[in-house]
Amino acid sequence: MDARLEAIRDTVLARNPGEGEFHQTVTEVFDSLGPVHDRHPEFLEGAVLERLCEPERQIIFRVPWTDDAGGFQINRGFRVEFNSALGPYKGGLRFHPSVNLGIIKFLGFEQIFKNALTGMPIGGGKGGSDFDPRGRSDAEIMRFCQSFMTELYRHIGEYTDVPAGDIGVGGREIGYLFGQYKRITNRYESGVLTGKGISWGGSLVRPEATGYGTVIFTEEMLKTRGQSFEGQRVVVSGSGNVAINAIAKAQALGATVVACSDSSGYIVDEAGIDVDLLRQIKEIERGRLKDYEARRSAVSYVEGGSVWDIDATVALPCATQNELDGDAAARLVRNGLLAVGEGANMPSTRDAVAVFQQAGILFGPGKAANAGGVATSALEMQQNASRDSWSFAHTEERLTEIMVGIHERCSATADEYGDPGNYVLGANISGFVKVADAMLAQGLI
Ligand code: NDP
Ligand code: 2IT
Repeated sequence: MDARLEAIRDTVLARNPGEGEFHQTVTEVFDSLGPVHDRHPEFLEGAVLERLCEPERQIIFRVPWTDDAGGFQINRGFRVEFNSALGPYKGGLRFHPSVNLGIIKFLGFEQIFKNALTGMPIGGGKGGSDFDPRGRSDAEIMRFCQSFMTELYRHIGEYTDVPAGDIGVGGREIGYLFGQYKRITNRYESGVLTGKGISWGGSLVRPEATGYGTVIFTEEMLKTRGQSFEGQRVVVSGSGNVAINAIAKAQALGATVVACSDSSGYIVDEAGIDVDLLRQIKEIERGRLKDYEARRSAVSYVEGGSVWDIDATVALPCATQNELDGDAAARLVRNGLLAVGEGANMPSTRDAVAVFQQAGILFGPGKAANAGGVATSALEMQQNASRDSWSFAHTEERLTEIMVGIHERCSATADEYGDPGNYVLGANISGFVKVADAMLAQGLI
């Protein structure tokens, strides 16, 4: 790392002890930015990096609610409003027992650059709770969401901060959150949340957008080597919103997705995953992946273990951070891997990224490859602002244009900075320069 940046990075790490995931993303981004500071001394003079690493606002609050047995439950809620240089804070809410401030800050920091890359007018933020939705009834989820919004509502708004979904937060939760916001404020403010239902202000394609976008970005990478998804053998991790839609799109483009996972285990279906069955089990029944095995022939379910033990030519990690380590990466590379498209945020460890890059594997980092979700959220905001709703075909076309544009921008920036094909460098520099210019233009705030 450039020595000037390393000193700033060390201060950031020391000021934010114990936030491992935040340290990891700051280090990764700083690693890319040395050459930018040679060309743009004004960024150092303007303390852009020091400002960028300090969230504009961090909100931590108590979320009390009652479970179905009448017991009192207390969770912790977070919203980190990281950077508003390009627009209102924008980013998802994650409900998962592992959530803590360091995880929300890593996600919020990534979101700043991702949102800049989309070309849409959105700043970066993230939030969530250590609430565990697993095994909770609909009524419990609703009471939790209502309590969460009873605090959050005062901090958000269509021009201020616009949350959406992430792990553990999908259409159901956004519905309960929106209902409570409307009730407290007495305003039908569609643009305050994205990922809404289609009949009440949501956008077509938003549910599919992250997974579809990841595949579109990966297809663009494959094209640079004269390849496509046609005939590829694909392994996907996770079986949630991003994973399911990535599987659907990869198979629509002619690939065979042979495996996917949840946090308990993984399935191998050599004939190609039956997406309708997967949706039925995971989205409608809210069941476990294990249930898939009994309902389709020639499928094996492996309890525990790693889905990365299955050979693939294309790997799409779509579950969570640091789920693919250096050993898994090396094994995939030895067995014929061509490309990795990150549907999740920071799913590959630093070691894994190094292995992929040294082996010349096409590697699309999350902040570029999974930006289709938030980009389509911005399209939802556009539709809300104009009180319009677009067709599926039109919205998908916009998503495709955006993903192709992000690929081009990352690729052109990597070329410009002398490291062709390095999408990590391209994404970090391209996102950073846009935000840094806007921050300087807006003065010391
Ligand atoms: P979902 O909650 O719909 O699905 C998450 C999936 O990942 C589930 O299969 C879950 O398994 C698995 N998973 C979650 N945590 C872990 C863990 N600690 N270990 C192993 N498996 C785990 O979330 P999404 O699909 O929305 O999100 C997946 C990833 O994509 C996240 O990194 C998210 O930040 C990122 N992302 C999401 C976007 C969106 O629009 N939703 C946009 C851009 C990125 P189980 O059911 O067993 O918990
Ligand atoms: O990580 C992400 O980009 C998301 N969870 C989606 C955020 C959004 O505002 O749609």
